[in-house]
Amino acid sequence: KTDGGVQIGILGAPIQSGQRNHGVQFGPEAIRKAGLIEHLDHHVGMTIKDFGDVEAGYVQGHADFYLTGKTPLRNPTSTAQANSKVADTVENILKSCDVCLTLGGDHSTAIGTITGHARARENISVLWVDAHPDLNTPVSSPSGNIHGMPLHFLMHDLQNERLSIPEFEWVKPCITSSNLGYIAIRDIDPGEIAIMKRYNIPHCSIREIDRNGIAHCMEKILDMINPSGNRPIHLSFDIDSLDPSIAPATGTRVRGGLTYREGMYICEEVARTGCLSAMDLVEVNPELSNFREAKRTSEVAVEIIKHALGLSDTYKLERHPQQTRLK
Ligand code: Z70
Ligand code: MN
Ligand code: MN
Ligand code: MN
Repeated sequence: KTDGGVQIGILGAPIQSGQRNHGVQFGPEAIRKAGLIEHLDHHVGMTIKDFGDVEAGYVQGHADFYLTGKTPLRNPTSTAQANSKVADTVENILKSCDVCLTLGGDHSTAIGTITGHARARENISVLWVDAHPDLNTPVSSPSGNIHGMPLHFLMHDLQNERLSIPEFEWVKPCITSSNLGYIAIRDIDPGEIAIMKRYNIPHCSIREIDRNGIAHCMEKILDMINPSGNRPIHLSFDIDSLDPSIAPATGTRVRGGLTYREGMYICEEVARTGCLSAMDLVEVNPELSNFREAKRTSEVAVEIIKHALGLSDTYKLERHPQQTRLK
């Protein structure tokens, strides 16, 4: 670090093998084209370093991992190899940067980003903003898509639910149920509900936001995952947490999502902690809608990122001048 400012490292993770829709690998490109770097640059006290994209092509000649009588686990080799590179790169970026921002790609990317973050920083906590908890095991998964399973690889509590897949052996558990909090979930598979109840995983579903409001929910969830306010926060933001009317260009549109302001408020509150240390912005798929909708979705992704980094006007307006957050 050369000056007293905050260094933000940006990484593209064009991974698509964790799900079935073509096009999500163009997420990083679409978000960059929406002006990400230009929007983040030239802020006093903040330096941006773009690390480009990790190589995430399909691995030739691999086979799906078949489970007898079950949907096969799709593309384990490609997904594991790409994520291994993501993990190494995020770990490395966090040696020189205060915050590593990773652009997806599908949400399997979190296997790599959270692993890399946990290697680089101690005692991380994860805020998962998503319509889905992404907590399936290969056995509970209705789809076989690994983007619905990243957290089962990472949670200590679920290690006995893992299959022995050689390509994923490098993934070590690094979070527990008290290090993980969900917000905005509303499309939850039966196996995920069972796991969430069994391990008491902190959450504010969209219904709790309806009832208590986003301000109350953010206060509650941050207090649960970061009670003394000093843990490095990993914000994993799936664009499908937002209502499809706001962010239509994504693979799994689930009605009844976050409003624009609720999404931004979540990010402003994360910025206010001063603890943001890594962020994922995933599941933008510019090929699943018309050009205008894809552009709009990417622009919203840029806004989400700006708000999480403390660059929104509404956040600056109320901020005490001494607070040069992020840390
Ligand atoms: C479902 C599954 C999922 C995103 C879909 C869906 C998971 N629970 N995640 N779209 N972003 O297949 O496991
Ligand atoms: Mn997700
Ligand atoms: Mn999702
Ligand atoms: Mn579902």
